[in-house]
Amino acid sequence: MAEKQKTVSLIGAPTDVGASRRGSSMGPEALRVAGIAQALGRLGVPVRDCGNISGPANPSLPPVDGFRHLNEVVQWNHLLHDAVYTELSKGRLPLVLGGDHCLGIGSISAVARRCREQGRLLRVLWLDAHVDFNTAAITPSGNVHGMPVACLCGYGPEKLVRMSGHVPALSSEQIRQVGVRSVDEGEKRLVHEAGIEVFDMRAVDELGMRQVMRSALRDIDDGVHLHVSFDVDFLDPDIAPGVATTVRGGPSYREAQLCMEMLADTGCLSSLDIVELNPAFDVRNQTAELAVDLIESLFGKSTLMGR
Ligand code: EXY
Ligand code: MN
Ligand code: MN
Ligand code: MN
Repeated sequence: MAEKQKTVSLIGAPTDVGASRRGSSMGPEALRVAGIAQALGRLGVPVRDCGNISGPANPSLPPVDGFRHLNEVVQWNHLLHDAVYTELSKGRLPLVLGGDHCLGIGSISAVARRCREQGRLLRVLWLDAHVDFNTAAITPSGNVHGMPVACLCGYGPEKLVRMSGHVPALSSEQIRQVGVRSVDEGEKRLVHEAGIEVFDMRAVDELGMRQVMRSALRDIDDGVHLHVSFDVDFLDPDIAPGVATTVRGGPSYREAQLCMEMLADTGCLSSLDIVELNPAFDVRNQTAELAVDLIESLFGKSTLMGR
């Protein structure tokens, strides 16, 4: 359940400048068409749609010095940082409709800035098939959607790393990742060096989603600001084909529901990103509709016998 009835502010960020393929720029509209505002309204959650931020076009260029579209990525994230920070300052719950996962830099930098100002504990739950911990030196693609966690932890260009006003925006114990099943060689080394806690799909297989989430949420209780960064490629592609970087062997529908319900049970949800939805690879908007179904559970809808 989100913090007691905070107004949820939908912020659309229609860009794929950080992605490998075009299309996640259509994500915000796909989520609106899937009825995200109406679904939250049915749960009694006050919703205001702030519309979309507007940034530079995707120039579709090759990498330069290890980055594709670095300037455009910086601009989009600066705009998103400002929009998210504004909603937080007004006591609202920002819900970012992405857009590719480079947007996690601007979104979470704003959250980290606000939590630092308030002296509030921040925990980030990163749901993703990927660790998103690449840097210019080790990236196989130059795509910044593969780099946001590295940037937030201080590994990256100054213009991204310093966005929260403090370097690093996050210390490694503030972020935990669940659902990982595709990690590049260089990322493995760096993630271990940084000390990030990763619950990969092997852990989900061996321990079960319940135990994984109990571990990942072990110190999240009253007063903690919980930010969820939900990369839709976290889900198994059989149920969520509408993403650009599918990886087989993700959580099932029920495992994903349990994950969201346990996040809701904390009562600490204070900000959220939904990213990497790519309608160009979807079938009849089914992935956006699934995402909305899961978000209803994240905001407290009990799907079975409930509590
Ligand atoms: N690790 C690969 C890269 O850095 O290019 C793939 C990254 C995909 C990132 C998506 C958003 O999660
Ligand atoms: Mn600014
Ligand atoms: Mn991601
Ligand atoms: Mn991913």
